[in-house]
Amino acid sequence: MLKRNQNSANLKAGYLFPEIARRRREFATSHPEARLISLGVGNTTEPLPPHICAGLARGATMLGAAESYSGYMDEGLPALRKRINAVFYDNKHAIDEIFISDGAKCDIGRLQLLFGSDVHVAVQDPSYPVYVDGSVLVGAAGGATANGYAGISYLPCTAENDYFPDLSKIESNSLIYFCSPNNPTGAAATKAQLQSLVAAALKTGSLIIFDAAYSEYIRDRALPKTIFDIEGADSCALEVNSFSKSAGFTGVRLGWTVVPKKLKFAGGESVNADWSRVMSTIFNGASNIAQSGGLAALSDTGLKEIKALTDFYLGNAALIRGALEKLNISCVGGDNSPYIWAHFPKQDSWSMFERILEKCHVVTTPGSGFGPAGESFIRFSAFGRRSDVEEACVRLADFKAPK
Ligand code: PL4
Repeated sequence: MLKRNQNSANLKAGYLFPEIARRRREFATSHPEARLISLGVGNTTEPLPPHICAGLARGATMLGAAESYSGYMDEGLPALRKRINAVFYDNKHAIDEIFISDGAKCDIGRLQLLFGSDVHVAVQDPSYPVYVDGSVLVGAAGGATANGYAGISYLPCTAENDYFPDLSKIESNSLIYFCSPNNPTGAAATKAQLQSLVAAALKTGSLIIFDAAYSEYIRDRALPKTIFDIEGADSCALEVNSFSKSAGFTGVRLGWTVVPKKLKFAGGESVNADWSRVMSTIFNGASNIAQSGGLAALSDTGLKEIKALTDFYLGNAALIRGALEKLNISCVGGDNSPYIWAHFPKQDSWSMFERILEKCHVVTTPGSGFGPAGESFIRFSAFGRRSDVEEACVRLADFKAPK
């Protein structure tokens, strides 16, 4: 018999989202009369807009004709890489710095292979659980402690620091995960804040994995949508992004990662070259149908459709935040992000999750699932059909949070 990988054994409990799904199923079984509404997992609900959908269909049709058939496309469609460079980065990158993938989460998992187990990790607390759990899986997190893992610096993001962490807590040579607009707090970092993040990374010899999965939700024009708007970032940061939350590709699967050639390991070796090696070794390219859809999504018409889709979800966010604020629940987020971060002082997150489920039949996400600083918060996702969101708001109006 083979021995279990100790890194898997080191993972605490189950992954957050399947655990929520499990509790939801359990509740539905014991309350068959309840019509549950999900404001929990950040999963898109709206149909694909026509131009983007036609791009996907075109990709499938092309596969059916000898002259347009394509097989493996390891590095990604050159036209898509060029368009990503133009739309998101003002053409400032070389094309071989942009790698097309099957989504941001998959790239985050693979990126961890670049740094192995001998790296110190720093995360915003709270943050998307994949950063911590993925670090545990590659053996970079150290042993479990009461509140997390010994090898990880948790950088609290709270109301007191306006949801931007104290960067002086970053240790030398850290791998820093930073997500803006943030999941779950909804906080979008200002240009000055990202400048201080880049300065801190350069000073400590750290590398930033910048997760920009929600950048298309930024409406305040003063807020940067990419870390590469910040001078010096190409020497200390790489960026992952995705079509999931902008174009509704959560199930289609398409994303990208930008790895600047200026980015080096301590010995001067190229991070870009290693990433290319990792990708060509354990990834066989994104679906060519998805890439055809991605190209349509980044056309002028597609970008208008993305704006309309993200506006729609931000409209949901405004309704949810309004309903919570009517109850005097203190909230942030929802303005430049699809998540609302609601505070229930002195309450335990999982108890609040259960209470909202029981009283309102609304599924949410407990803040503590995103890190210790998320305790006593609940994340409300704005991904939902409008009628469901409206109904959830009506139900929440009668909700009484315990004092
Ligand atoms: C549930 C900060 C959602 N099963 O779709 P991808 O892989 O391009 O992007 C995933 C992703 C990347 N980065 C951030 C994210 O928040 C997400 C998606 N997060 C959520 O509710 O927090 C979906 C979670 C999914 C999962 O585990 O990712």
